[in-house]
Amino acid sequence: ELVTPRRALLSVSDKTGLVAFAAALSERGIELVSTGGTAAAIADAGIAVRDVSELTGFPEIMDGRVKTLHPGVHGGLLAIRDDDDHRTAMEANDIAAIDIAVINLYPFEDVRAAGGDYPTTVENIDIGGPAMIRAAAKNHAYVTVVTDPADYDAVIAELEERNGSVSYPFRQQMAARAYARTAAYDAAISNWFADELAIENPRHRAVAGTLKDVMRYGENPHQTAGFYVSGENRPGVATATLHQGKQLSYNNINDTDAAFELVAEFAPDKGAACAIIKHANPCGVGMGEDLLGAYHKALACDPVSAFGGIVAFNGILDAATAEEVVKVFTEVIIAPEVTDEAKAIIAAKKNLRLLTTGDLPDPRAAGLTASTVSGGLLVQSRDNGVVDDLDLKVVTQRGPSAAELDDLKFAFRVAKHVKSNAIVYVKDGATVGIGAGQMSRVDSARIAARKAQDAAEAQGLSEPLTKGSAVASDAFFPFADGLLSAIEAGATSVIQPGGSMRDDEVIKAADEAGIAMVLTGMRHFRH
Ligand code: 93A
Repeated sequence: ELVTPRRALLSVSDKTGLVAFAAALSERGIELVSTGGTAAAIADAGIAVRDVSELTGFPEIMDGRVKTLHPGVHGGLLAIRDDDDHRTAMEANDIAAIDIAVINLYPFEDVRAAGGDYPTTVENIDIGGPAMIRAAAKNHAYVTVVTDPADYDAVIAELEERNGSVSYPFRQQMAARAYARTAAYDAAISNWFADELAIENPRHRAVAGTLKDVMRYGENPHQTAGFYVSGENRPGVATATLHQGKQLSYNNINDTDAAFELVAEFAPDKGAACAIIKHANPCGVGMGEDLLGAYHKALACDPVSAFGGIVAFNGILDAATAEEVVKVFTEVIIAPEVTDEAKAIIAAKKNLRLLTTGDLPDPRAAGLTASTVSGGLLVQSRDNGVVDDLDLKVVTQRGPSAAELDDLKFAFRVAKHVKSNAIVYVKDGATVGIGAGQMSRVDSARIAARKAQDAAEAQGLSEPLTKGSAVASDAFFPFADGLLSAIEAGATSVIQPGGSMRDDEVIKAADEAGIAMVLTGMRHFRH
């Protein structure tokens, strides 16, 4: 079960830590064999290394496309050392056993992230590297496979501890890591193709990601967690720059994504927007002349829940706005950009995380979302429906005024980002009551109205904020009761998908109350 390695094959694109690792292997009497660039780097450091051509009897050909794809390499990696037939084959074909394979791949993901052109990206699809990794990992009964410079120290420590040998559990672990790497690598390639071709169909995509971060814990402290990135070219939490504050937690990442995806629904040329999120649901969204005005409107909706929230902006975060945000305990701020003055103000709050993304994601863009179920992943195309693109139908005697229509669209935009059942009251470009995640629509409507009442009382107002509001429902009203509850709260216009068996009953109730109702024909469930 202990294997004492005699020969290592090194072929790495990322040459970080290579020389020190090669030296440590060489000092232990392990013969080094290597491909062109890797061999040159090792030899330059004065360490003895043989060229892989000596194993293959073949030069590297076709610009390096074929350098290790040869039985001299793969036989050495795959041979079962104590099988008579395998040994005979090795002797007959002059194949030398390779006991350690140190391989990291052409930087496909980096080239893709840097926006490499089509031929450059294709050329960075590594073929020989994954083949060797998979061969070495398959033969972990004898071979140690190393795919990440971060593991070099662990390999040396293992050799040290075991007197120049490697244990079976260690080889198993490295093999598991190796297949995780090749799976993520192929997923990145598949996703790149799907993006290039604007394919949403899950058939053309591998659903997997590359591990970006290991978090301190998951949704709860007793859970482990990691952040896998898909490489999708979309501004957001996966690619954002963290300017200050500690590492984002699992919940932070989830909530920050919800906040930024929501605020991106508001095109900056139509006005400044701010969204405040708690537990992946908005507790306030506002539009204003500037980000400061938008922030105040968002905060007013539910200042109690905003405590410890995530704040997202659709524009360049300025000093005046930052000054206000830091007054409220906030976990994360995310914006496309931030001014130096705003940065300096936020710096005073050491634990507040500040993220910038450079740009807003396109709410209309194709893409996939996934969630887990036990035993699998549920994958679907992103909900990229935008209310501006829908064929809105007025179904009541009274149509909405221009101002009501603006608020209706605003409310439906927000409802798309609220967990179902979602009811959202909006007035003058700000949410005034949000009901989320209830099992019955009427409960969501009542909760939203009650929250609006609470907010009004906190502001010392005599009238509920829902008076004269526009209300959105993420899905149709199955009965008139949800609508009646909204009418009771003072809503004067409604937007909803329609399509219920009882639409007539619901429309009749709206007409009787003299309110305007608009149907979108599109549902925005979100679970
Ligand atoms: O072009 S390849 O797919 N064909 C090969 O036969 C091959 N063998 C190793 N790429 C191949 N490699 C890759 O070359 C390795 O995975 C590694 O990333 C890189 C190391 O090249 P060099 O040693 O010349 O820097």
